[in-house]
Amino acid sequence: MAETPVLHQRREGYHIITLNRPERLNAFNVEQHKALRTVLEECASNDDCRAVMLTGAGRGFCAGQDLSDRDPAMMTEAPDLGLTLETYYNPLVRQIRALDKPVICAVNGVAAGAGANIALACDIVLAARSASFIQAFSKIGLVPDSGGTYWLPRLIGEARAKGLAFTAEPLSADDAASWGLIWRAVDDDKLMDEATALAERFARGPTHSYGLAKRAIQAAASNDIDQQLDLERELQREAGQSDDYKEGVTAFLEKRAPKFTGKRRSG
Ligand code: T3D
Repeated sequence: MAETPVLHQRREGYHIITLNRPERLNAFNVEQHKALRTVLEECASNDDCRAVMLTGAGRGFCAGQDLSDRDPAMMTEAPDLGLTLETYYNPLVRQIRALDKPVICAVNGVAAGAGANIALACDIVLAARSASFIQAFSKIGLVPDSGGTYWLPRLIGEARAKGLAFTAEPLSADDAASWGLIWRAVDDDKLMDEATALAERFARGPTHSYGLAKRAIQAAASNDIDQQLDLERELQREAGQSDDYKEGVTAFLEKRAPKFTGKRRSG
């Protein structure tokens, strides 16, 4: 088994996080959860990290919960899976959604169970053409979790959400893209180049305004139009105070590329 359940590469302007239990298709155990949480905390608090890329080592992205830790033969009573969600999966999804910088998911292979839904929690999902998304839960008598019952009906509608949840059939990366579940499917050998190019681009972007846009788009799921317009007004007021706004308009007028700092405001 790999020694470090999560690899963390700090690159200029962005960080790459790699789930690293390839022998188990990067299925989550407690150590991997804890390591991922720590790394994401660093990404959140480090202003030099302006974008995050999440991917998996080996041929899979993530196969969800490590089921070898759930062997009924090793248990005297049924585990409290609600507690596991509350302790590990739900905080992880909330952490990704609250990160005020872009999180790219490079789905390098199969994403099953919670692994699929953690990918969908990310802001921009790129998937290798050979990858697939599987709501594997019904195969073991469970309910989609890690936000699956939230993203699926919103992104692809109730009919397809129920189809995926009940059948647990794999959805190809191409279909996921054409259904609107993910941003894009790319050739396998291009995945890391394309994900890295996006991360580099976001690392040079107006980070603070990305964070505000993320907040607004996520709030839209539960706001009505009036609430959303009010929110846009407040966030635009904030964005309009930023150095990046000033730089963006100046650069446009001077017919040059902007040099964004990503900061909320200097000084
Ligand atoms: O429990 C809680 O805390 C509640 C939260 C639940 C969240 C969840 O995610 S529940 C859903 C759990 N995940 C699954 O049910 C998926 C199980 N895996 C699969 O169905 C298949 O492995 C895949 C469809 C993902 C991939 O199939 P395939 O044929 O490409 O690979 P494979 O041969 O099945 O797997 C390769 C190895 O990874 C294999 O080990 P081996 O035989 O080479 O030693 C397999 O056992 C291991 N592996 C794959 N998924 C898991 C796993 N080991 C432990 N847990 C896994 N989830």
